[in-house]
Parts: sequence; structure tokens; C-alpha cells
Amino acid sequence: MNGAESLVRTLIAGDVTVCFTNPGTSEMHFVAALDKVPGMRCVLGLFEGVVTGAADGYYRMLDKPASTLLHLGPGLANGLANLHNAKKASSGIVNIVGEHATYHITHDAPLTSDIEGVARPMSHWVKTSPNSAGIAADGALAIEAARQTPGQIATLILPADTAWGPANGIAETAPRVAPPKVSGDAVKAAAEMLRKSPKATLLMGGAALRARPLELAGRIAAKTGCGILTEGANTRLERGAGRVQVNRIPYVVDQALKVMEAAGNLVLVGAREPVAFFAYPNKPSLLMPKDARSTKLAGLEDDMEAALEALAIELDAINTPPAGVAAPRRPALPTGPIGPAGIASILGAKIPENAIVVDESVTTGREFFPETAGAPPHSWINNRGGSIGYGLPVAIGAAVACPDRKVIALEGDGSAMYTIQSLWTMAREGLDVTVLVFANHSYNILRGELTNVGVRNPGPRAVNMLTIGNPAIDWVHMARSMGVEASRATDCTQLAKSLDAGLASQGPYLIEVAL
Ligand SMILES: Cc1ncc(C[n+]2csc(CCOP(=O)(O)OP(=O)(O)O)c2C)c(N)n1
Repeated sequence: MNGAESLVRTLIAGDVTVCFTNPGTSEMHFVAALDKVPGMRCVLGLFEGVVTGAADGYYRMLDKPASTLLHLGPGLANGLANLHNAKKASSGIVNIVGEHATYHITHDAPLTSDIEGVARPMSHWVKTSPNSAGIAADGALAIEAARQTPGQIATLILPADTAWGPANGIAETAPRVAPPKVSGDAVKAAAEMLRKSPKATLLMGGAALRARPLELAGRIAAKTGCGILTEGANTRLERGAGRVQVNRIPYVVDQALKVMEAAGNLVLVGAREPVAFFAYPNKPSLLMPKDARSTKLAGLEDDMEAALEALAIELDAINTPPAGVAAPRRPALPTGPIGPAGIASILGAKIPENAIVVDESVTTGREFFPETAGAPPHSWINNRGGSIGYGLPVAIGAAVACPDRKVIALEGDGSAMYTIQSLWTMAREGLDVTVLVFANHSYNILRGELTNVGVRNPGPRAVNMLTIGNPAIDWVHMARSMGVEASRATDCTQLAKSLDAGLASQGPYLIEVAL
């Protein structure tokens, strides 16, 4: 057995059974080993941002890491933006990055670079494995690092001679450690804040947004009258009819300040005191009112469900029927021209039970929540890191993780262009993803941001930098060129029909939503 094979076998033994790849020469032994060893699903992405984003989506759905295979420093660098997003989403990923043979590095060949230096800012754990006898053990360490609570980015650098040299066999990965329970003091402090504050809110994030913790929050809200909020962007929110409904803190600072004013004191459960996405002249960075306080019940590293259960018991709320449960509601189908409100109603009318919605709709989707709240239970995923181009790759990972669930990707046209190669992987793998591209031909959000930062009357050059309609992108042909069936919707009736077609098909389908 060579080093590469010992690594692949170690990954599978450690329950890392999917590898999103974009390999090169230095990874050829790893690629060859994939054929020798059964049990690893390999998914090729045609750009590394697709690969790393897919691993993010996979973790978000299954709470377990996938691996990636990337080609030296430049391959890793191409994948960094979506590793950044994955890191902010606390997704565990095992990156395997090829490197020149150890003795070749000194010659400064074209692809030589400081891979550890490239990896470090977007990784929690980085190691170059110096020899083939040790690579299996290092692989096990990488898996252990990735599946911490919360998940971590582990980057294992694999020199070619480490891959092709002789190995000793498989290394065992230590079992996952259960997250700790929070202290009684944290529970008491949270209970006291909820009892004594004139206004208080549970601000929830991470795995606290699963159905059961949300139900506990609903019981606490019913008992104490507190509110429930989430951060603006969530890793995975379980929502829909029968689940406790929560709102997100808005992106726009003035709106967010109003929401936080009404929220009062905060009990933090897997969330931080809220911070504005950007600084703007004469606007605060911190969104909490000056006189509001916060107390941390539980962090992402804790058993948040147990913490909420302890809090519900402390408040004698454990049997109180939860407040804010969403009633089933399918909005009436609108007709006429397409706009954000009509899209929201159509989504609310059509989201299938157990769907996974990956939301990169940017400005078009700001009002999607109220109209979709009563759709059958589904998961809603946001971009935690703000680096656009996350949505299509994350949809790939979610579809690979959950082949029995419908995935709906909501994409701004600007965002979709960053990682559009994703469509090819969706077609090749036959993934059940329906993509809606909101073709407004602009970086619409940035037009608003020009005003927000204080630019009055922007000139044609500035506006031109935010306009992407010339030439117009033909999304239907783009999709078909990569093997994805597609249609264009120019009014609400067509959009509803196209969405039916997309959801009825078992493979990928793209709808150009002409705005
Ligand atoms: C990697 C990266 N580059 C640039 C940006 C800046 N940016 C934020 S939103 C945006 C445009 C989004 O356009 P689109 O997806 O079409 O949505 P719209 O604003 O039109 O609703 C850009 C370029 C970013 N967030 N991330």
C-alpha cells in the first residue's frame, strides 16, 4: 500500500466518504488510489470554488465532513473564497492539497508556492505530511480537527513522494467528542435576564436553528414573552409549517437598528452580539442599542439543545405550548409581471415538503421569508461569509448529501456567474437541483450601497461598474451548454409553470427569471 492509498482508506474508515475534487499531476497517486479502494464517492468540479463550496453544503446538511482534493497552492487559492464562507458557517472540511515531491520543492518549479501560507487564513488546522509512513496518522488528525464542534477547516498537504512512498496501513480516527453541557450559572443568568428584562430576545444561530431547539425556544417565548431572532445569515434554519417561526436581523443597517431596539436584552444561543455587515459614515458598527445587555447561554461549541432544555426547565416552560408556530399556508399564485413579491408568493406556493433552499438571492430575496413561512417543513441556507458565488456549489453539496430531498437554489445573476461551472457538475451527477436565476442584469445591491456610503448622483462610470446587462447573459443557453435543462420565465404564470417543471424533474433544471 502506498501513502495515497493509506490516506484514502483512513478517510473512509473515518467516515469521510465523499471527495469533491479538481486534481492535477501532483495528486495522481491519490486519484489512482480512489479506484483501488471502494467506498469513496468522487465528484469532479471544474473550478475549485465549486469544490470547496460543495464540501460546505455537504457538511451543512449532514454535520459531517467531506474531503476535497485540490492542486497545490493555486488550486487551493482558487477555492479559498468558499472556504472562507465554509469557515464562517462552521462547516468541517478535510482539504487534501497536493504538493511537489519534498525533494523537488527546493528547485522552485512553476507551481511551487507557500501552500501552508495560502491555507492558514481559511483553515483552523494545517499540516504538511512529510513522509508516506505518517500520512495515514496525519489524515486521522485532519478528520478529528474537521469534526470538532463546531466544525473546522483542516488542510492536509500531501507531497507527491508522501503519496507514492510505502505506507504502513490505515490509521484510526478518534471518535467524535460530544459537545459539553453549559454551566448551571449560564442557565440561571439567562433565566434571570428573561424574567427581569422589560424586553428580551433569544438570539439564535448555528445548530440552535434545528427544529427541536427552536421548539424549546418557542416554549420559552410563550412562557416569558421574549422574542426569538436569528442573525442575518444562517448555516441551516429549519422552518415551515408546524415549526417555530423566526425572523432574521435585516441586512440594511437602519432596519436592523429598529429590530434590535425592539429586541431589548439578548440571550445568545450560538450567536454573537450582532454586527453590521459593513461600516457606513455616521452609522454604528454594533447593532445593539447602547442600553441593551447580553448574556451567553451557549456557544457553537456547546450542546445548545441541552442548554435550551435546561433553560426551559428552569423557567418552568418545558410543557408550555410553543409560541410562534407557523400555520400551514400556501399563498395564492400571482399573475402578471415578475417582481420580488410575486416570486415570494410562488415560492411559498410551491416549496415541496423537506426541500432544501439555498438562498443567494441577494436583493431579490429580501422579502421571501413571510410568504414562505407556511410552506411545508424545509431547510433554508444562507451565505455566512458574504463572499458571493457560494450558492450553486453549496446546492451541489446539499444534493449529494441528501439525494432524497429537492434542492432549490435562489441565485442573483451576478452571484451565479462566480461559480457557474457548478451547473456542469449538477448535470454530470444528475443532482436534483432547481436553480432560479434572478436576471436583473445588475449588481443591484451595490447601487443601494453607493447611496449608503454617501455617494450622491453617481456618474455613468460608477453605474457601469454595477451593470451586467451588456452583453446580456443568456442563461437558458448557458445551462443547456452544460447539460442542464432550462427555461425562461417572463411573467408570474410562466414562473409558476417553470418551477413545476423543475421540481418535477429528477435532475437539475434552471429557470431564468427575467426581471
Ligand atoms: C467574492 C465577492 N466579490 C464581490 C463581492 C461584492 N458584491 C456583493 S453583492 C454583489 C453583487 C450581487 O449581484 P447579484 O447576485 O446579481 O444580486 P443583486 O444585488 O442584483 O440582487 C457584489 C459584486 C462579494 N460580496 N464577494
